[in-house]
Amino acid sequence: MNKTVIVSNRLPVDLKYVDDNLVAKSSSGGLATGMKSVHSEGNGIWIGWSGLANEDMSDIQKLEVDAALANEKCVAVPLSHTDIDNYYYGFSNTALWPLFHYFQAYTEFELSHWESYVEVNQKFADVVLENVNDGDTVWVHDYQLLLLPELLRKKNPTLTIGFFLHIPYPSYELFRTCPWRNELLQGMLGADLIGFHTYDYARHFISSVGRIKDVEINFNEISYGNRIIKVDSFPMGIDYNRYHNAALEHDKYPEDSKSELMKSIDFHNRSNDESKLILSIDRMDYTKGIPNRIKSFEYFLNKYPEYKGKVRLVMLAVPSRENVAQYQLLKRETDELVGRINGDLSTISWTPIWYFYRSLPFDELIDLYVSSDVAMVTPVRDGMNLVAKEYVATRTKENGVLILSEMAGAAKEMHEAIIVNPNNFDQIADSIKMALEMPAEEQKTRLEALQKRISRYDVERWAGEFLKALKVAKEAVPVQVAKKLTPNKIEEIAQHYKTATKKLLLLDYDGTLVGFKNNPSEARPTQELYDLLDKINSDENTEVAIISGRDRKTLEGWFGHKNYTLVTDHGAWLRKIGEDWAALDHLKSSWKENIRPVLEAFTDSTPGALIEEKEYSLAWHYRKADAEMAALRTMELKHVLKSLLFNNSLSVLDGNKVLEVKNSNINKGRAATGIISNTKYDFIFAIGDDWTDEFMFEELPETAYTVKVGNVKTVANYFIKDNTEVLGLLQRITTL
Ligand code: ADQ
Repeated sequence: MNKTVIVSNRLPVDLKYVDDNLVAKSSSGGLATGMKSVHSEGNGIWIGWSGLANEDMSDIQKLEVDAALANEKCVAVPLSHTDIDNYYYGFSNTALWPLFHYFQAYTEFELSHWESYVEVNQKFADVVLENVNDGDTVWVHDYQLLLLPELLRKKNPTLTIGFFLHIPYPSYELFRTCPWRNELLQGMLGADLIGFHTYDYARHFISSVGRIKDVEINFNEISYGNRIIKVDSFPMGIDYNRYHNAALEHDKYPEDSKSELMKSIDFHNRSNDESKLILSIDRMDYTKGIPNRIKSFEYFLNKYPEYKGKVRLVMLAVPSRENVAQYQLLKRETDELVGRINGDLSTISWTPIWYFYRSLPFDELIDLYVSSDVAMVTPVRDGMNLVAKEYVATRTKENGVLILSEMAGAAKEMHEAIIVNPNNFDQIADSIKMALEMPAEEQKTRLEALQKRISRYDVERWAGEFLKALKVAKEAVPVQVAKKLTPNKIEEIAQHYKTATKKLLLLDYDGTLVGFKNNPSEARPTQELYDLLDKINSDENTEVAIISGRDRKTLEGWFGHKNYTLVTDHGAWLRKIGEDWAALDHLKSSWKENIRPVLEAFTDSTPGALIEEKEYSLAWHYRKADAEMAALRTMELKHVLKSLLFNNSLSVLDGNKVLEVKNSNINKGRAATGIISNTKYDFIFAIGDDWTDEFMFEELPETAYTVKVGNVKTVANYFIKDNTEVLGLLQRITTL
């Protein structure tokens, strides 16, 4: 039976040596909870770093750690201190983390860090590959492992691979500054499904892919080689019941079993009838907006001094990444700010800010959530932010107000919170006042709506939805009917060519015999191409046919003096060897007068786009236009054209960076049939790159060799990588 393998930087197990005894404790973090059912199912495993560096363990301890992890269905990726310094603290946390959170000034691109990142991703890949079987599902988590999907796919294409990013995905303008942007995208594109917390992150990712990689994008699907990659948003939830039930339990605590923290909170509450607590909980991270929050609280106290002596900010910050310089600076800044404000404003009976720099056990976290009248969650940038959801889950009495930054992914789904800009102190001060004074009825209405949503879309549901979508994404991958042309097959075709008595080669032009140029008029045939085609055409009983979407005038200019068969305008005109041009259909082109102004309007509003007018068609080229703008404009243009395509007598061809409007009953398939109808060929070879060539592949007899340029969905029998291989292939087939 196939299994699901979870891969993340850290394992969901905390390992520690206490007096030389190994203690393993499973983590109760959000991800671990969400994955619980996935992880416990069948023979599922979790792969990641154990938290213990290689050098710090004896050989016996390593075995002991592996055995303890195996008990928890986990497998460790062995990492050294150097790996952790360069891959984790280095590239992951001084390049990717700040860059993806829009802290460009904190971003450091160090070659040695990048090299370590590549190496460690490979180490993860090695361990995963040792532990999977064909057909297994692998779910890779987060920014530390962006290269992993591709590394796995390369070695084992049978795997179903999902990737989820827990942090924001920045706009292209930021992402493009990374020297290894191409490699990072390449790595992620190894997945079948790429998930983000919000639609905006997904949109930014697709935009980066469209601008950096040469791929086809259709809404949230990326066609990459022979694969389709789905991109979607899956807002992560929390283990709602765990928080909600813990809060219900909290109310039943007898006085003597209360924590010191809870006793102090009770004391504060009793000190004044109007006393209120505002809660702030985060990892100590510059993305969380901690200094801004403190400053805006000070601003609030100064703007509304009537609250002095009554309202307290309880600020809990968990130590995080303490060996990264920016985190040390942030800690110092926070300490100083709290010190200064408490020094300025405290009275004998009141301290405005209670500040804890430590991690709290779960029960005390619940004490804080339950006791706070307001939660202030105001990160300057945050992928999702689970604290906001946890606070809501613990409000069992349906009172309490959440102030939430619009920069947190959570703001996209928690509309009933008071949404603020974390940089606007005045707005935050007013929001604090509004929260403190909010009528009970309104608090209840807002909380009910929030709780309803968060309890329904909890972390287990999140994991389930992702895996369901992953399965669908894998199944959506087109079945590759075309086979790669192997040297043996080429040899076989060449043998056939040598012995056949009547031979036809149908050759598409742009993207096949020549590469794409920014301007279509620049794609003239080279001398090398002429020489090769002449050589083939002079073989006994051999006919070269150029079958192109180009207009008659252009193709005549390039090949008129040659003794080849020419098909132009996607099949509207045919010139057989030694004969005159013949129209394959009686066609009208008066429709152009109506369509041309539409294309002109779109050209004017799309810098880089241009119109090519052919005898029987109008082509709108957008290869030189900005990729994202072109994607939008082509969508609009297709929509407009659809309404103008008079009773289906016209159709729009969606080619390679070109939209072409032409008469419906013209296509390369009909043209190819026209060529072969009166002659008995015993060798037919057809090659093309565009989907307009698909008509030709489809219409040819089964005995024909049909070859697609590019490994994409096709009805051709074979494919080759790209147009740089075409001339070599023709040379080999025709020279034995
Ligand atoms: P984080 O940046 O770690 O996660 P967040 O989503 O808020 O941020 O999760 C923090 C977790 O730590 C919460 O479960 C909270 O209860 C706990 N916690 C905070 N302070 C604590 C303390 N002092 N003691 C004990 N526990 C504490 C990253 C992204 C987020 C994204 C998550 C999940 O940065 O944007 O929401 O992953 O994808």
